[in-house]
Amino acid sequence: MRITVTGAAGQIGYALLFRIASGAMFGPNTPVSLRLLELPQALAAAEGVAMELDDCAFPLLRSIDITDDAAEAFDRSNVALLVGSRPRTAGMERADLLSANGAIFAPQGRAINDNAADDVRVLVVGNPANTNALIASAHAPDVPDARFTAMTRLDHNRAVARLAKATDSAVASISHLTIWGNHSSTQYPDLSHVLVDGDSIDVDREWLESDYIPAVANRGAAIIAARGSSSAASAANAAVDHMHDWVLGTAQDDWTSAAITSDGSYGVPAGLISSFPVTSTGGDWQIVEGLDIDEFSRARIDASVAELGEERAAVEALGLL
Ligand code: NAX
Repeated sequence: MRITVTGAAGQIGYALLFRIASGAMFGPNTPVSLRLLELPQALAAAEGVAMELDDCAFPLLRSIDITDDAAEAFDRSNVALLVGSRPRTAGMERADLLSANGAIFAPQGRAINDNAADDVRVLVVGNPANTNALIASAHAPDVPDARFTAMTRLDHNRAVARLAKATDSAVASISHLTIWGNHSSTQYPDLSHVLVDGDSIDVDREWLESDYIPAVANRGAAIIAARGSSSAASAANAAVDHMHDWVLGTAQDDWTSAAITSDGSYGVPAGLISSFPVTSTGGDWQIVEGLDIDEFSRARIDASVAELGEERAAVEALGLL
């Protein structure tokens, strides 16, 4: 597997590369070659990370290449993990944020289109992740839209862990939870179909609205407040989970959450990259169809999807699609 990681010298890169090289992403029988893409000023730091990777003597790690050239970084890539981005800083307007990211994700989409392997699978982690994925996909016309995804698995894992605590049950007992919409504070963690040890649960509406949903949606901010920097190891872990399940398949009798290109399911406008309940078989994500959506869920899904629509309109207006 040739795996390209952008922003490789950053916090998430530092947590992610060692997990990939150890075999956590694709299992103990799949050798990996890593390509690290960084900005010129971070190449020396990326070299340092590569030295540490060498020093782990991972049996599965075949090679490490470091470059600031996107064409080289995505050359014959089977997996592209787009982590490096321009996050929002204080006082930044949305248009500035979207255009700064367009300047990163449009050329990276083109480089993937022109250089990656035919089976390339792309996961965008860098925020605003859903819309960055949309921009990259729009600049890769030869790569099917279904190969461009954005990460809501961290939100999913946070939602599972919090529900496990709230119900005093094991994480492994929780199934059928969904994150809908955007990887932002409008995301909707949906417990309507959740099973705990195979049984449905009664969810207190007051607790759901005033505690659970805001806690999941604002968990990233809580981590920053506590740690002084944003989620890194848990974000890397979620990227490992997303790619593992995409390539090797999701668990039997459960689903997970991933932001994938909408086919119009559940009233999400076609073409938006939105989080859905998904399974993966044969290396492709499928949206879980036919779930009942009650009025409460409908309003929450619609609000997050509306935000995605606004982001798409804004990047269209900037000429980025
Ligand atoms: P860092 O600032 O530690 O690292 C980012 C790295 O990207 C830097 O080394 C920088 O040099 C590099 N970079 C910037 N532009 C680049 C480009 N054009 N090509 C290659 N490399 C480039 O950030 P980190 O904490 O690692 O977070 C990375 C991104 O993940 C941020 O956008 C962050 O908002 C996002 N996150 C997304 C999450 C998700 O669930 N989807 C959760 C965690 C995280 O907040």
